[in-house]
Amino acid sequence: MQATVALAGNPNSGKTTLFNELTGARQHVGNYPGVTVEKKEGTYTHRDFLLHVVDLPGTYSLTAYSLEEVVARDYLVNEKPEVVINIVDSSNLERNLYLAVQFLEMGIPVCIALNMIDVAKKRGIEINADKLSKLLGVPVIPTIARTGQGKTELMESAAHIVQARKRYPALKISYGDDVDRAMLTMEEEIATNGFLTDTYPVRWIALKYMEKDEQILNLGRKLNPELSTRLEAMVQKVSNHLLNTLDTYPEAMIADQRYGYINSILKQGVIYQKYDPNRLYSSDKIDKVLTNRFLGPIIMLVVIAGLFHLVFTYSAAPVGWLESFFDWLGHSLYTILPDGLLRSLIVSGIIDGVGGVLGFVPLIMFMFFGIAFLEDSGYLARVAFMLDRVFRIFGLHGSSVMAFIVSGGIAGGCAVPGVMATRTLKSPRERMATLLTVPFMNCGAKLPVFALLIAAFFARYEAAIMFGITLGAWAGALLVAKLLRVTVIKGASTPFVMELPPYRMPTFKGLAIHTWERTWQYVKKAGTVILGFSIILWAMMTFPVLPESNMAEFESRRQSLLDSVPGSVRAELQRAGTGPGLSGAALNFQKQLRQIDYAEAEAGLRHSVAGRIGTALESVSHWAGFDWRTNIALIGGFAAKEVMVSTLGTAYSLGEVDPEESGSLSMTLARDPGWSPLMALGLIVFTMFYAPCFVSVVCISKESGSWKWGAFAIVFNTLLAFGLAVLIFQTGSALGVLLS
Ligand code: BGO
Repeated sequence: MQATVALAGNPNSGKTTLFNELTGARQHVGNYPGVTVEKKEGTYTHRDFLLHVVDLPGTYSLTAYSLEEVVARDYLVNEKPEVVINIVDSSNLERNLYLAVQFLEMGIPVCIALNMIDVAKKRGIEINADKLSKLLGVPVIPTIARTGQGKTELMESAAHIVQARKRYPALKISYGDDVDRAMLTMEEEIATNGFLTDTYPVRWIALKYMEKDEQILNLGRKLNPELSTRLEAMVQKVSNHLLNTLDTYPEAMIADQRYGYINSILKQGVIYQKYDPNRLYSSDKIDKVLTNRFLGPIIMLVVIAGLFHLVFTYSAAPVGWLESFFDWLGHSLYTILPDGLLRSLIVSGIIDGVGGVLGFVPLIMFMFFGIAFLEDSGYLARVAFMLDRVFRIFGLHGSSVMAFIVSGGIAGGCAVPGVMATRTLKSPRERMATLLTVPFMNCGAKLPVFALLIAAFFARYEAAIMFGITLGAWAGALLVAKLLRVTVIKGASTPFVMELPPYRMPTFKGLAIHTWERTWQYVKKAGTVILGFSIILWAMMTFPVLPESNMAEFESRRQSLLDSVPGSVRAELQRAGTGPGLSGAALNFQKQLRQIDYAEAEAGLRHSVAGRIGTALESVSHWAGFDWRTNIALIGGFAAKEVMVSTLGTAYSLGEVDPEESGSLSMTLARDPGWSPLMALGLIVFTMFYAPCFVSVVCISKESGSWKWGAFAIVFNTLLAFGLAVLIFQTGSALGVLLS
């Protein structure tokens, strides 16, 4: 016999531990269809019973507030597993039973694993499992997932539910007189119209309308707009009434009544707790210091600064090794391969593009390791908790802060892991607002661009400008988040209770797994998306190649230069090559030859697709003071922001410029009559805010589930950045400041 068992429970209830204990190595990890939520499956054999075990995402409830909740709920509704094992943390029983009650409300066959009874015992909590089982009407089996205790009884119980094919009537809780009465009317309407009833139980649909569950509302509006409007009007009526009479909302009322139901069960001799007011669990003691109103924020700053210090210190060497490796690879291939397009594609297109991104892998790995430590230890939840109040003003959530920091909120960082870090945000609107604003942070790739422009135009105010850039990025991100939250992603904040899990000492194995999983995703991207885009950009900057006639012109200039060189200099060059100790005349010759090469490169660039786009854009970009060369650099910056430096180098006839050694380029820019401090300031601001690099765009699209948001980030950010740059340039020009 075969059956499907779904494991469900709050995060940290021991679900993964139990899943591993049950399935051992017989696991398969994938994703739920269409979303980035991980799906683990495995098998467990109980006597002649083959149980297919599916691990549902950890959730606190079955509303549609978070992606995990929607995924879990959809799975239960669509796949209809024969039984759900609900793992509850016995040391936090009241909170955990909230989910159990919702399963019962859906009429799903449930078997409860009363997990972590060892922890509960240590805390002086005793639970009468038999009594709880009787009151809830479902099996309740005490377990210790860590040791496997209770596992067999639990599965026996689950198998029994399947074999008995018992029907579970949906649990009916009273949600208070007003809500109850309205629900009865709504249920009648729903039943007579057969509204969504082939998928969900009647009362549950009414309940979801009462809770203003967006997923069900949207479904209902599509299926039967007229009835849906009627149901919504009924809910609105109760809502107004509750607000007037009890100063509350249906959703809050329903939650209160569910907790009330749980409380009443627990008070019937189910739970007994030795009460000792002087005893605080160690987590509470630590919290007294770490989340203290005054000490907490200071400790937080020290911890974050410490994390960055360690990450940057320890990753510097491996980043250097990888960069040297890719440099070496590029140079070797350059010498081995014959001159031509293939060499250019492999060296400039592929190695430079992909290598530039892979070079960051050690940094990213260290960063993920540090963040996994903060997360697993339980401290990250405290950081989010402390910042929640400030962030809520801007329509964000306390948990958004880590995504901002990872993206470069302090200095350096990368929007790609930042975008991924938004996964920890449970509330969809806040998550979307965070997702779209993390690219405003100053990632490591923008720093060489700022360094170049500051060195060229603001060398005396370096520290102040860098500080201003950092503050500006935060201010921009928070204000734009607020703007988005009152326009395109408007809607009330999700009433999301932030759980403060107990502090734990992370295990190295756990940290290593977390770090590896996240790093691997990054590496995979470099191997696929980045490779493709690098090739496209290379092609845009290479094709169409200069016509034969133009090339011949440069060739003839080279030839006539060669012809003009005195025989003695030619002999000297043949002898010494490019080595040191060349005479002034020989050096001068080499310089002139390089200038011809650069002029040819510049002409080629201007002739290319990218060059033509840059030139065409001048008609608009001149409002911000940007010429065609700056425009190409900005197009290149879409691949990766540091590409701006090398592109400016090529465009300003300097050939390949290493972002790290941009001294000479900054002097060229400072001397160029087309540039001014004002324009540089506008360019700095433009670089801060314009379209995220394409990898970030890909990540934003994937994480938001739609390419539309990726496109939005490109268009909105670029318009915003351009508006700011024009404002700076035009105001400055009108006032006559920073012009030289
Ligand atoms: C760590 N008893 C005890 N004492 N602990 C348990 C039990 C139990 O019955 N069941 C699970 N745990 P997950 P979700 C950890 O990870 O399965 C522990 O989110 C640690 N981690 O071992 O991950 C379990 O899948 C560092 O503990 O939960 C795990 O539901 C130090 O509860 C934690 C000590 O279990 C959560 C423990 C970095």
